[in-house]
Amino acid sequence: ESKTSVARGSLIILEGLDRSGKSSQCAKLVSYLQGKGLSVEAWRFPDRTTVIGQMISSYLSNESHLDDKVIHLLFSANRWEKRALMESKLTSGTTLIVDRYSYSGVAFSAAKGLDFQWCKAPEEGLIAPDLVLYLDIPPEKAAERGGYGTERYEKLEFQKKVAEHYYALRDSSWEVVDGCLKMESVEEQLREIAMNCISKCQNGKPLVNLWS
Ligand code: 2DT
Ligand code: MG
Repeated sequence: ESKTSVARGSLIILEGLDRSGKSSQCAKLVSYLQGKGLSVEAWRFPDRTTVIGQMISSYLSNESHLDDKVIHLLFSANRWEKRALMESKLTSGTTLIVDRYSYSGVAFSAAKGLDFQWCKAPEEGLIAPDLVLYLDIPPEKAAERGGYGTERYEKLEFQKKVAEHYYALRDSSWEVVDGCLKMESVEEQLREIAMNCISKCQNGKPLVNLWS
């Protein structure tokens, strides 16, 4: 007897500078899609709940110091330790809405001066997103929004460099949304783009790996 095949879920990533609105928009998008009766989960990277994630968290809050390449590889390892679970969720029909992914990995490390191609290499073989929703906001605007926290990287000059590297990573899976628009209008656009992506995946768009 043949197995019943399930339409696969979509891997949808939200990217953008700190204070671009990613986390709030992720939450809104997840509840909207769940309200439509879809199987959807909210994920985020770094996933601070794992042992590697705890090392990352302590680095970000300046409780520890690590070589730039070491922390880069830990961020990547933090995605690799979730790859198998990610794949099984997707193939069993669950859509994942993910706050940051490999694009943050490359953009933030390259902004420190690490070689761009070197930064991309450890991401090869992770699952490629079906859609990257980039919330586009000028770094100066982001800085005005209630300010940054106290974590590493939350500084205007650094965020400007991050923005440049993000732009260099854009590909056909990206949809750039104006993050300066009203929250409701951003939300509306993300809903429509995401629904579109989900139906393409349900209709047989294959899962592929980064960076292809
Ligand atoms: P949050 O503020 O979203 O928790 O992110 N970062 C993130 C990297 O440098 N490399 C990565 O691979 C990822 C996923 C971006 C914490 C900070 O970690 C940075 C901001
Ligand atoms: Mg942050």
